[in-house]
Amino acid sequence: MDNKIIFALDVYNYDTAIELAKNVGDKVFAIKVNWPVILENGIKIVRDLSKYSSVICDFKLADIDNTVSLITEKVREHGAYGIISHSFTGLNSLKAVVKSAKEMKVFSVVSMSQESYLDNITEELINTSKEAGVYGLVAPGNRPYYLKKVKELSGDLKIISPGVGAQGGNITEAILLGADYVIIGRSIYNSPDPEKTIDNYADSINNKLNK
Ligand code: NUP
Repeated sequence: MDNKIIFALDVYNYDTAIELAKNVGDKVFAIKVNWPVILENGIKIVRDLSKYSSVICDFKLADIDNTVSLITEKVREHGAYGIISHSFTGLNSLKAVVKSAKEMKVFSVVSMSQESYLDNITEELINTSKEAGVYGLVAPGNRPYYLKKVKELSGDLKIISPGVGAQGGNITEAILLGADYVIIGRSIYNSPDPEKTIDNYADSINNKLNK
């Protein structure tokens, strides 16, 4: 079974971030960084983290085409594997992200792990994402109704799902409902032994899926 966990590294401190990446990098599919680590350390940390794992920048882009292109180019320049964009900004903006990303993977948010206005337009967001040519979708691992709906409409697109652990979602349920990868942050980096916690998550998937 290939690795199903994307580790959400939402910490501020450089040394803590690097230490965590060193310890768990080879146990996860990717490390996802969000504004907390970037605001404290700058985009250059993406290159440093990439020594230990592929890095996905969760910047949830939501702006006009020119601005999202400028941001995407900068992220690509620093060696990220992927970038997360919003899709509610429409086709032009999302197409601009995909174009600037080149070989970098683009994931677009079509439903969130908390209730949001996106719930009213999830199907349209999936259609826009497909038309723009994204690689994958972000859909909630803790809201089965929405994850199922996204899976039904997603076609060949990969699904990455936050909401497991601290937000109440269950890893095996999320995978059985269609998540290709689950995004997990706090319940790993706040645990006394992050490596062991990841191993336990991996075991629970293997036990359930091999039955
Ligand atoms: O809908 C979303 N929900 C969500 O939690 C979209 C996201 N990208 N995330 C991110 O996933 C969130 O910003 C955080 O980085 C991670 C979940 O972390 P945790 O709740 O497991 O700590």
